[in-house]
Amino acid sequence: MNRTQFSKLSIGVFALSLLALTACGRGGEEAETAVFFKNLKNGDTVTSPVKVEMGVRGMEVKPAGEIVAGTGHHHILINMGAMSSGTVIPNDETHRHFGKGQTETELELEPGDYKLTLQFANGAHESYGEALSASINITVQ
Ligand SMILES: [Cu+2]
Repeated sequence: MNRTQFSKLSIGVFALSLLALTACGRGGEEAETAVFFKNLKNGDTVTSPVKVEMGVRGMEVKPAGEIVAGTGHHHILINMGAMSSGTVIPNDETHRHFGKGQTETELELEPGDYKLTLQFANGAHESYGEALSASINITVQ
């Protein structure tokens, strides 16, 4: 986590986040925070609608709105990789937001090969970057 990211996280924080401070101090936040597909793995063949269960470790899921350190919501990016840290995630067919704090969804996808990226972002939809993303390739029959 660099200084810019840290100051962004600090905006809107009402109390100090011991978690973030600890992670910065140890430089070990990658191991302690992560997102993951709970029910899908790389190489899976599935049928539409594709149920996706979204998991996160070391962060709290919170509906979009205000920026609070240590919290955010899930996004699924279709046929692209992680978005760099601080980038505002667009809202369109290939950038799905789960701003109500949802942790599962069903995607309607035409048959074909897809790359799905799970991307965690803060309350203002600013990406937490690659460290809080996970990508898999799946085939929809
Ligand atoms: Cu969002």
